Amino acid sequence: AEGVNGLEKIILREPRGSSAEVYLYGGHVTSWKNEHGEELLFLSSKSFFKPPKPIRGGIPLCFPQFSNLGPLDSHGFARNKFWSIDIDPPALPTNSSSKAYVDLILKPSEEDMKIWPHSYEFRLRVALGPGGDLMLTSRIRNTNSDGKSFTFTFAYHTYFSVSDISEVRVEGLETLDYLDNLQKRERFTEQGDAITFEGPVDKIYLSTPTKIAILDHEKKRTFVVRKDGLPDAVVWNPWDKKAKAMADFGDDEYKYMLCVEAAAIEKPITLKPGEEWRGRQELSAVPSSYCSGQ
Ligand code: TA6
Repeated sequence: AEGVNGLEKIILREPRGSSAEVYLYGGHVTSWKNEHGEELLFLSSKSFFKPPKPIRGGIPLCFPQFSNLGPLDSHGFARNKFWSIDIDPPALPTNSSSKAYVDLILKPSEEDMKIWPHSYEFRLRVALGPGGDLMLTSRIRNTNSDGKSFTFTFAYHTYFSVSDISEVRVEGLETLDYLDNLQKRERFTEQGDAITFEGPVDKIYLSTPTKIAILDHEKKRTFVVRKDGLPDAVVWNPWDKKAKAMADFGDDEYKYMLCVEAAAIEKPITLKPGEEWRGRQELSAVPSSYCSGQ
């Protein structure tokens, strides 16, 4: 592990010696490489690595507020915090034989309680599966002693690395309703075939299936997102204008990334003291052959 501005970098490696590995800074996954050592996540070459500024890429954790759906800063504060290694996590029924995993925990400081007056335990397990799959499990428990419930929205803001956004298709969101952040977050219904990209997209798809596929034509590779406890999915590409306006994002980097974010947004989650919520996403990258336009 090595530090960047005091942030310890944690590295997970597949025990059987493949080149699959995952890098984390605190609770933020910044790199996921497959067994050939190919990078599968997008990380901007202009990203900050200085808390409290968020890292531009990898898998930012949006908690306790997605985007500007509340009084907090965009996407809440979990992604900007210092996490600790959780040395004694409650058992998690892992359904995989993954040996390469780390447990992290985030609890609010006195300072934090001024911004969001609740106490919680946010446990994150990041695991690298035998085939190089990346699994993230979030467990959020209300530990308020004042009897108060709290309500939150959540997303794994995953930035996938793609070879050319204009040759990417997303399958699994056809015909679903979505809220369009580029049209006053009004509700629309998606068309009947796979989603392709010719301009800025910022949509919150509602009640989505557990499996979503992102097909990269040039790389002949499909990312598969499997999720549990996360009914919604956000699809975002800033495109050229917004890319230019972001200090921590290269002008043309929108061509090489797509965010598909397993999320719980439409129906915020409310926990009573002692209750725990679990949200899980499993990412895999499989060879695929598809002819774009079919
Ligand atoms: O997930 C999509 C989104 O909410 C977009 O509206 C855009 O704001 C993006 O997140 C990035 O947000 P950030 O606060 O990381 O710049």
